[in-house]
Amino acid sequence: MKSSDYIALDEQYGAHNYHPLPVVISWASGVKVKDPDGKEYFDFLSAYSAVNQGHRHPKIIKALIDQANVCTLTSRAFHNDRMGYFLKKLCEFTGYENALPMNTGAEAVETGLKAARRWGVEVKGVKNGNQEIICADDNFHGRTLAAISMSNDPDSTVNYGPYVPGFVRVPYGNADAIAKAITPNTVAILVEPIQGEAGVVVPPAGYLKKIRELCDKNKILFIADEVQTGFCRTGKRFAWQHEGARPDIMCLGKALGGGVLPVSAIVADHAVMKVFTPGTHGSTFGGNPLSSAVAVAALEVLEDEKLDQNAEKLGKLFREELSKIKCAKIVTVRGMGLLNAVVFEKGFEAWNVCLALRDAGLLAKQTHGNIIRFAPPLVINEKELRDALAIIKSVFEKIA
Ligand code: IF1
Repeated sequence: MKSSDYIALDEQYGAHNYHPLPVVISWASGVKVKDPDGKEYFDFLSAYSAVNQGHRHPKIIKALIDQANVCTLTSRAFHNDRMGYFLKKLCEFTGYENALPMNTGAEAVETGLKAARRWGVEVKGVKNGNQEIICADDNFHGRTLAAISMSNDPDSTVNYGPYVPGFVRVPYGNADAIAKAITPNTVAILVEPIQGEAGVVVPPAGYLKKIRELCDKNKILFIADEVQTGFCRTGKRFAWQHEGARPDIMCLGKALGGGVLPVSAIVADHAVMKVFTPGTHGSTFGGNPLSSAVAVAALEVLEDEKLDQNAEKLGKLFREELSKIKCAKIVTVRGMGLLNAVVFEKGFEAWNVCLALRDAGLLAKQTHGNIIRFAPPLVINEKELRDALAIIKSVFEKIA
């Protein structure tokens, strides 16, 4: 079959809830992917940061296969002999006392919201039903009803009402706006440390620190959605570490599954996690032995290969070199570590640029029409990055 045949199958049998770049991937390894014709591409999306460890990392694939040969799924009705190691490893990696495993990022966010609402009643003393959670304009926290109820993106929210109440939205990057929105019923403030889908929006320095201070002063939980920014993507293990503003709850996903399986979790200290009691939250697949084995390997790879340091070092080089490219339509280059974006003029349609990048051998996707996100697997080396930059330069310099 040709690429166009695979695309036709998707079109005929799938729901049309995506508009993918016309390219079919049938093989992947490290920072490279191939289409059915054997054409090779740099993957500069990394499945939205789920493939930080690179495609099919041998250590992660070995963990997957070894565990698949022994035991894959038990549910939480019984204990299994893998989950405990996973939770211990995740707590050590993150520096938190407890972890609660789920599957997708949206579920991790739901879990964080539920923890905060319950903490609000049982620890803070808010009346059940009155809990308020402050979130930010242009956030992206997933596709569930609670997540889209926080969203102001018409694509995410279109005709999906009624929306979940209890959210108060304020401009991103403005701590004073948060301070004004706090009431006695505020139980949590939820933000992405860098807004991914919004176009890799880095908040002003000190923003997270101010949120931490507001939370301490007003007995409010700081929830960081690190689903996309976590696990070394921004040059630190977690993006909050750039400011030392430790959240009370971290929502984690994507790269926790090592690019292999959906694995997510929240981490928190006991003072918060204790609100969960038997029967009050859960998941059939969360903490399953296969995911647990994969996640341990995924964390070990991040650690062993010091991918935080690689992201920090190569991220700097990437932005430096991008900034040198001569293209009148580029307004700015921004990001942290290897989570970066090139912003073109308002109204510029970057779709055709992504097609040209594809033809030149590099896959990336635009967001909001005029922004292209560049986020290669963190295992990329300097030579590969320079080769990729040469492709990007050749395409950008042709933009009229
Ligand atoms: C899609 C976007 C990225 C996330 C943050 C939670 C979740 C996500 C900060 C939910 C997920 C994904 C969803 C995916 C595309 C991708 C995305 F463009 F849609 F916004 F990365 F920027 N918190 N982001 O970024 O995690 O439930 O999907 O595992 O196609 O919807 P999930």
